[in-house]
Amino acid sequence: MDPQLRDEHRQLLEKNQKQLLTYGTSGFREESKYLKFVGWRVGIFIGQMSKNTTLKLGVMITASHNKIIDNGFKIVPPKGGMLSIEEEQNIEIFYKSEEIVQSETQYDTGIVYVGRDTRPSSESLCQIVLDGIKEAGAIGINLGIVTTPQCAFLVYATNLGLVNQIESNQQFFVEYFCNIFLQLIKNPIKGTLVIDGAEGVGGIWIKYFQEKLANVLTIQRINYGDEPHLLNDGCGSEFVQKEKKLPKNFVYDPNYRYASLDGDADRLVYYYFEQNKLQIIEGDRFAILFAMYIKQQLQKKPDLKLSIGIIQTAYANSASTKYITENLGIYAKYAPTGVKYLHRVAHEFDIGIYFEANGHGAVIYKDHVLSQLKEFELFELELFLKLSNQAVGDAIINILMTEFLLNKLEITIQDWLLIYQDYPALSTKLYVKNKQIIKTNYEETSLIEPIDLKQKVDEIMSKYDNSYRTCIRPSGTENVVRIHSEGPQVEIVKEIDFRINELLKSYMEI
Ligand code: 16G
Ligand code: ZN
Repeated sequence: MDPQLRDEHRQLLEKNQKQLLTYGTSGFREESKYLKFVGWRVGIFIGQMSKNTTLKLGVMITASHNKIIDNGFKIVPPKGGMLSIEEEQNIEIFYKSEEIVQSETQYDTGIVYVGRDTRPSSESLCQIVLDGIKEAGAIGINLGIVTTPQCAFLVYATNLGLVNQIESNQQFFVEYFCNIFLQLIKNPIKGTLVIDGAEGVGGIWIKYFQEKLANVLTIQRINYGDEPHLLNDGCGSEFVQKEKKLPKNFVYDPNYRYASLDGDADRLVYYYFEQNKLQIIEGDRFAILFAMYIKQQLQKKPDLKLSIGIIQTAYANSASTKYITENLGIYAKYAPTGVKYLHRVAHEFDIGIYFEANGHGAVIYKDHVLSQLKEFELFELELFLKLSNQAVGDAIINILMTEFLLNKLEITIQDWLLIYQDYPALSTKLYVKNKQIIKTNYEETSLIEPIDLKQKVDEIMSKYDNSYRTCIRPSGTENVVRIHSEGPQVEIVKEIDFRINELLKSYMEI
């Protein structure tokens, strides 16, 4: 299978003038026709990896919010989270190498769980990955259609011994989290929460939460996957957040709250509609809501010293960073764009809260935290942290955490938006031939190369005071350069954005 698939893959890439694929911001991701050989190699690689550990691993087949014709592979390490940089490099090298099957492994066999989203190409790619795993002499277990965080959680939960048999127990995910949520919620939550499932896998799984939680939380589903060919089309978090538009099938009621998931349910935005205006709650506000509560609880026990940090990207609105540091008194840190970077930095704290503005995020904590909370009798906070999916940021679980907090802190979604006011900001993108010439510092706050371009940007910015800033970075997912400008006055922000765009247009090949 290997040489034949490899040849087909090469020819296809050549014909369409494409390079070999890379393990990018969130795994291998491309138009699905390019992925057969990649899937086979991913299967072999992960199969072998599983034979070097007694723990289980996972692969999720999805392209998240991308178009329906795309697909991708995300590898799930034993504790969830992301592969190390070295493992990412190894898998990329293995995909590109001529090696048929690697030799020596520590054990005779291993176990890999394979989950997939609802894309038409996902089923056949899943079979290819399973074949690759088998070729490596490991056992592949098909989880069927699951969300990305569900797949990661099931891998994590079996390795921790929280559940024995995953094969026919995907529902364990629902039971586990609903059980904790029901312990946290004392009285039914007011109002209705409308959840837009992006016509994807999240919409399907929300149904089970809706049923189990019916006595305490009223959920209405829209775009829940009955039209899978319309995945992410006019709906979902990417559409709502980027286009600033209401999703299809939106039902208006002044008493409703709204949430949109992305195509594999690891991203979330909340919103409401008032006086003909869509008001969106982006990632930074989730970080702040979660942190407010955690801080409030920890303040009850001054002897309990736990470090808390909030991790954002340079593309978060500075008003949120200012609120975090000045009002909440919490340490804020930047990481490069992409969940894997934020997740890693969040691990530096006892309790790390990370969110990207686009709604990827989680609260993760160190092993000792739960027992310390118990010891200090902070039982509610212990349950709240237990509710957060430790394997990876999870839109459905973040909904449960949010609903608990809005209810507990007695704030409406409108109040939530009023906690602080965003600075006027503009995020634009410019299609370019070679985005790679743009290099930034690690935190993506400033441009490093090309040096003459950096000088020109500095020259533009020197005309404005320090309260204005602009960030420029190459996208990890598209052939574009992203520009984010912000500051106190909207007209000036527009002017900065215009001037930076003009500069880039004249400097770069478009
Ligand atoms: C991917 C990342 C997301 C990041 C986005 C940035 C994951 C699971 N997803 O979708 O975190 O915000 O890329 O894309 O890591 P960009 O570089 O094109 O802006
Ligand atoms: Zn996603």
